[in-house]
Amino acid sequence: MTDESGRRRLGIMGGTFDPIHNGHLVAAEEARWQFGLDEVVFVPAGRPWQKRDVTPAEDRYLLTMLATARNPHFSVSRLEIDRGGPTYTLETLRALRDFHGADAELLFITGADAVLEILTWKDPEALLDTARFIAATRPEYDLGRLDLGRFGDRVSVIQIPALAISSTDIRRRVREGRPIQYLVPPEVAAYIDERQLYRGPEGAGGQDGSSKPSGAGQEAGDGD
Ligand code: DND
Repeated sequence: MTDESGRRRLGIMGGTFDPIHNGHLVAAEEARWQFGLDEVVFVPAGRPWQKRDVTPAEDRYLLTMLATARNPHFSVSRLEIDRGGPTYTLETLRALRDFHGADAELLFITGADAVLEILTWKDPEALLDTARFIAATRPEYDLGRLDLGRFGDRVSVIQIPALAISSTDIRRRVREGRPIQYLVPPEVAAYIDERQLYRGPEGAGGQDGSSKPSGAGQEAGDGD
C-alpha cells in the first residue's frame, strides 16, 4: 500500500534481537497491518552501544533470518552488522532514506516504553525528522504515562495483544533449563539449542566472545 502521496511505506524494526522472540514479531506484523506497510525490514543492531555482553552479531542475524523467513512481508538487513562501529539508528535511517529516496516513507517500529528512550539515542531530533515512529503497547496500558506529547505527530501508538515476552527472560529460561517453546518460533529455539546459546552465566559472552561492555550504558533490561 502506498501513502497519500503515492510513496511506498517501509517499516523498520530495529533491535538487538538477543534473541528475537514472538513479541517482536507480533509488534512488526500488527504495525504492518495497521499502517498498511509494504514491507517490514528487520535490522539487527551490529554493536548496540547501550548494552553489554551481547551475543555475536552473526548469531543474532541468523536468528532474525530464521524467525522472519515465513512472512513474505518481512525481510532482514545486514546494514548495521556490516557497518561496524557503535550502532546509531540515525545512520541507518539516513542510509535507507538515501537508498529509497523520496519514493518511500520510513516508519521505525519500537516498543512503547522504549520510545521514550529515543531521547537518549544519538541525535533524537534528527531521528524524528528522518522517520515516523510507531510505538507498540499492550491494550489498556495507561498511555498518559508515556507522555508522548513532546514528539508531536512523529510518534503513533498502536496496541498489540499483551505479550510479556522479553529477550532477558528467554536467556534466563535457557540458562535455567526452562521451556522457551511458544515464546519464540521453533526455528529460533532449535538454533539456540544447536549453538548452545545462553547456557553460561549472563554476561559471559561479549560481541567478540569476551565479556567487555560495548560502550557506556546499562545492561539489557526486561523491556527487550
Ligand atoms: P533494543 O536493544 O531495545 O532491541 O534496540 C531497539 C532499537 O533501538 C535498535 O534498533 C537499536 O539500535 C536502537 N537504539 C538503541 C539505543 C541507542 C540508539 C539506537 C542510538 O541510535 O543511539 P530489543 O531487541 O531489545 O527490542 C527490539 C524492539 O522490540 C524494541 O523497540 C522493544 O521495545 C520491542 N519489544 C517488544 N515489543 C512488543 N512486545 C514485546 C517486546 N519486547 C521488546 N514483548
